Amino acid sequence: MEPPAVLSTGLTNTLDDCRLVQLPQIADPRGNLTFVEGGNHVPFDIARVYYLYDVPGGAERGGHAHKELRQLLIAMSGSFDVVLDDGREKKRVHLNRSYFGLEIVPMIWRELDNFSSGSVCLVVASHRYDESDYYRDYDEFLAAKGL
Ligand code: T46
Repeated sequence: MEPPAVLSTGLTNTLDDCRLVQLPQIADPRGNLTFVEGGNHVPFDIARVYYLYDVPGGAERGGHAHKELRQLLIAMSGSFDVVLDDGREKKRVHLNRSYFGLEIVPMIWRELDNFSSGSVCLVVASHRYDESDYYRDYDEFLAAKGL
């Protein structure tokens, strides 16, 4: 009999599992075009797209982790920073190009800050919105990771 499949819970995900993805650029004198395909540029089917805009100076977003959700964050306009935290290490990533996305895997705490004026953060996500997928308490997040 086959052994039971090991479910990937993401509990052991680290910063090394998050990556910068260079997206295609179709250069054109009329303006450039970039696209994101589910299962190609991101390793999931795209279930949701949302965007952050009109972010006031000094504002911070995020401050949580997701249990299952995978996302790609793109600075569609302007720039911002994403601080990734796997419970052991932190890394600050500056996003300022509309043809680069930051893929964030489950069970990584993220905070967004340093938004430039007029910036827009586009997010493509693997699941629809579900509040029960969030860890919004940092200590609960650490405990879930066994840290
Ligand atoms: C992340 C950053 C970049 C919805 O109703 N539907 C949605 O799809 C989303 C994303 C949010 N909401 C509601 C839930 C809350 O009442 O909007 C409110 C703010 O949501 P949240 O705390 O998730 O917003 P951010 O900007 O702090 O975080 C979001 C993502 O959750 C997060 O994974 O990486 O954007």
